[in-house]
Amino acid sequence: MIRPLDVATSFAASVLRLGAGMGVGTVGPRPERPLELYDFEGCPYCRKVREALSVLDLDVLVRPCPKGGPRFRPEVTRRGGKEQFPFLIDPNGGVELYESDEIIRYLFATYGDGRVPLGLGLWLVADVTSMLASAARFGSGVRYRKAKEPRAPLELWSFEASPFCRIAREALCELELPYLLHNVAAGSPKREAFVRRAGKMQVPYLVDPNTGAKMFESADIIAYLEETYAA
Ligand SMILES: N[C@@H](CCC(=O)N[C@@H](CS)C(=O)NCC(=O)O)C(=O)O
Repeated sequence: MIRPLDVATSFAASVLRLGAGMGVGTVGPRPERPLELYDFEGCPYCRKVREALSVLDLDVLVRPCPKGGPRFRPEVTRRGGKEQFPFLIDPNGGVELYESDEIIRYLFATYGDGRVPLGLGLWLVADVTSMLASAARFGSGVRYRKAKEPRAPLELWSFEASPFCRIAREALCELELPYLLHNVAAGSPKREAFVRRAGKMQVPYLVDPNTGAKMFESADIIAYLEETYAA
């Protein structure tokens, strides 16, 4: 997709979800170990879960499962019994869940104040607007593109409602590159540490421990991922 259309449709996707995943809400206890999510960017149900993770300021190890992806899809079937996304693992409680609404209820009960925000709780409205958001992206972040496997997961600082972060996450997804997602939505207490580390408050910010690369700018991130991992 040409860059202006890419940015405009990603912006439209955030607007269609009324900015869900833009800011942090009331947070509760913090997990000791990061949660693990099998999802794909173009999946409307997965989006709702990622929005919840942004609102709850939770980091998560993302194992992308684009259609046709050879690596993580079989893992989901092995662990959970079926190829359905999202699939969340919480290693802290030994919890493994399918079904976006169940995952969202679990997350707010365990790591929030128990109350699911209206934008995520109104199931028909949330599902329909999330489907429209996926449609606005014309299939980005849905299908696997052949790629090399990184030795270690990459790291991305991001939040769900950011149009530029979405563009970077879609590339990671299509290339089936696992990454530790640091959610730093507005109001995140993690922002201060991030600025100390990265030098300024701007996302997406990618760190690749396999090569030592570190960068801002979604266009640069996409170009880097293509050059380094696309096969
Ligand atoms: N009710 C489920 C629906 C999940 C669902 O239909 N996910 C689709 C992707 S959007 C899926 O897993 N499709 C199988 C595939 O992609 O192979 C939920 O809310 O989590």
